[in-house]
Order: sequence, then C-alpha cells, then structure tokens
Amino acid sequence: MTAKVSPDDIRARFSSAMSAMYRDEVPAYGTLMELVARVNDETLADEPDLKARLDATDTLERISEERHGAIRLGTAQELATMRRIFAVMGMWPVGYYDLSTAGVPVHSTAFRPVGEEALKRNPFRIFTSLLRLDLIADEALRTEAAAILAQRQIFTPKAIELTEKAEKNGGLDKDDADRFVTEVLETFRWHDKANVELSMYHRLHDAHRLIADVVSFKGPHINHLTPRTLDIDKVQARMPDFGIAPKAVVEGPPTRKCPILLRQTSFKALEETVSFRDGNGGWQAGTHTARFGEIEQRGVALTPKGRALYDKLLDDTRKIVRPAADGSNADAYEAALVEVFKAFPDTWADIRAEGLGYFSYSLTKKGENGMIDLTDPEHLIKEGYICFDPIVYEDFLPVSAAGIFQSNLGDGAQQDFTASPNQKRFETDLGASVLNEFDHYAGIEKASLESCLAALASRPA
Ligand code: OOG
Ligand code: NI
Repeated sequence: MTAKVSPDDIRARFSSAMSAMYRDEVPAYGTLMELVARVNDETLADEPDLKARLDATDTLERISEERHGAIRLGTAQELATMRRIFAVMGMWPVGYYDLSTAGVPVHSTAFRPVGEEALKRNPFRIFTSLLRLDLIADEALRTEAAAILAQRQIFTPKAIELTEKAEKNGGLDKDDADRFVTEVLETFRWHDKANVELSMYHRLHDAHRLIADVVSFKGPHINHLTPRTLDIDKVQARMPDFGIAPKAVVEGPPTRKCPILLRQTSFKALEETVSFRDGNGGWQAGTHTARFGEIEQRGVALTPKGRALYDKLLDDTRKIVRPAADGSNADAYEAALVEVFKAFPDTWADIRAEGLGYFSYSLTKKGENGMIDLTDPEHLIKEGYICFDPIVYEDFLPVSAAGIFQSNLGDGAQQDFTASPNQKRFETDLGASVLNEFDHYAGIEKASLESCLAALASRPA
C-alpha cells in the first residue's frame, strides 16, 4: 500500500492547477491577480502591524492566492457527483443560498474546507449553483432544456473512476491524486464550441441569460476565481488604470475599522466568441458573456442577531439608494451605506458584548500563570486572563452573490421570480444535507472557550 495524499493537499494542487488554467483562458484575470498582489504588497509595507498579525496567523507568501471560484450546474445528477468529487478534496457543502428572490433562477451551496487546519492549509472553495428550470415559465423550453442537459456528460470517465477508488480506499496515492486533479480540471474548462444551435441559444438567453450559460455548453466552465485583497477599495479604484472595468459598487458592508462578513467586487464579464452549431453539421459564430474575475476581503462571522442587524441595515440602505448597474449613483449608494451602518458597533469589544459576532478565545500570558476562579468566564475576560479574536466569516451572502451574478449577466438583465427557497429539494438533489454555518461558527467559539477553561481547571493548585 502506498501512502495516501491528504485531501487538503489534493485541494491545494487542484486550486493551483485551476488558477493556472484560468489565467491562461482569461488574460484579464491574470492582470487582476497582478493588481491584487501589488496592492497587497503596498498595504503590508504601509501597515507593519497588519503584516505582523498576518505573519503570526496566515501564510504571508500565499496571501494573494485564490480563495474561491464558482460554477453553475444543470442537473441533480451533476450536483450529486460534484459533491463526491469535492469530498475527495476535503470540500463539504456549507450553507444554502436561495437566489430566486434576487431574480436569478438558481439555488446554491459552497463546497469548502471545514476546520481551522484545513482552511489554513488551503482555503479554496467553490460556490456551486444548480439551475432551477422549474422557475422558467415557458414549458416547452423547459422540456427542451432538460433534454439537452440530460445528454451531456460533464465528468471524464477517469474522474469518476478515481472518485470511486478514493471512496473505496479512503483516499488516493500520489500518482492517482495527480491524475485526479488533471481529470477533474477538465470539467471546469472553457469550451468555445457550444452544444446547441444559435437559435436555441437565443431562446434560452431570452428566457434568462443564466439558462443559456448553463444549457448551451458541454460543461460548467469555471466562471470566476477570487483572490483575497487586503484593500478592496484600492483595487476597485485602480482597476481602470489596468484596463479592466470594475462592477458598479463593492458588495457587502461598507469600509469599517472592524470588518464584518464579506466585501467583494469584480471586473465585468467579457464578451467572448463562441461557435454554435448551424444545424447542417457546420458552425456559426456568435458570442457569450459569462467569465470574469473577482476579489474579496473577509471580516468577522456574525451571529444570527448580528446577521439580522446586517440584513436590516443593508435593506434600509437600498431603500434610500438602489445601486444602478451603470454606476451612475455609486457615490450616493456608498455614502448611504456608510451612514446607515453607523448603527452597527465598530469595536470588537462592543460587537462581542452585544452578541453580534463570533469570537475565538485563548489564554493570555496572565491566564497561563494566574490562579483563577472558573465560575465566571466574563470576569476572566474582563480581568485579562482570557482574550478574544474575531472568527473569520468563510461563507457567502445571498444579496452580494446576486449582485455578482447580476453584474456579470449584463446590465438590464434584472428579472423577477417568485421567491421560492427549497432547501429540502436542493439537499435531495445533492444527496446530502448542507452544514448550517451558524451552528458551525458557534461550535468553534464554544470549543475555544471550553478549552481555555479546561486548561485553567487542569492546572495544579
Ligand atoms: C456565483 C456568484 C456568487 C460570490 O462570490 O458571491 C459568488 C456565480 O456567478 O456563479 O461567487
Ligand atoms: Ni464569487
């Protein structure tokens, strides 16, 4: 028996292979990566404290690496198989996102590493959406689209075989792991030859651009990758200097002293040449707009109470100014966002005291040496025996995700669907339930406090 490669290592290899492929496929994405690396370097040079902190907690040289990507799948079968493939790489479905409320006919989860060690080794995750043909009004089109999807096979036979082997043997050895990465990458590759005729593409496109993106192609091309930036406002502002067009506004909360949840923005999807079948065995030229590059900056994970406040403030902001796709009211939107979010406390102590965020607890020097009564943890925190650090939010936000979808489906693609979250149906299609993100963060917080108390309790008197 040869040694098994850890799922975390397979994921790291996969993420780096995907990055290389995407930079090759979408040169503008390579430009974005350069800009992000440059801004990250500048930020670290300007902020030695931040540099020291990141040095202690993260791998500094990997700071500009990708954190996530996204795909859109067409059938339950594709979703269930994708789940098994991601499991080989230590990526588990976390969270359920209903995007129908925001005019996008999909529901989604994020496959991601769970647990501090796994996230640290490689944080790569994939926001994975499943097309909801049930939301399409035109019944004939729905049936045709389903028939087209039923015929495609998005996985290579070898990828399936290696997934089964990993399931059976509890992992893959080095050679198989290398082959697995190469084979799985094929599923994410761009195809400039469509599966359908141009006339069908137009019909799908008229029903919703996203349907055309999923149904017309041989596979679920990776539609964006997202590195982490240390200064999202700066990257957003400098994109035009690098010849790339940013979306109108940064999604999520405003710039703050204590970052919360997730801020993200992207450059707008590019119009690309695609060949469509002409119905006579030949090809016909057309275009398709789907692929872009994104950046993200993460803050503290919020409790249900904190999240409710966030959702309310975002909603209040959007009642004052609804960001227009062309960016014409971007300044007004940002000003309103900053103003309204003044109601969200902006010190770690207040965020914790009001039960808005999740924190990880550890013993201070004083705590490691002091003699203490364990009955009141709050007292131990107040007296400086135990300290707390924000737990980073590792998931996504439906309103932000919808904003990212919308701005890359072309301006004016807004469309209304009846809100119809259907997590049960999604989980049936997935063949598993998704992890509840709040339970997960609460568990990390609780375990950290318990381990402090256990360490104190086990100390000889
Ligand atoms: C996914 C959009 C959501 C994010 O970062 O919120 C997303 C997509 O466009 O397929 O990736
Ligand atoms: Ni994204």
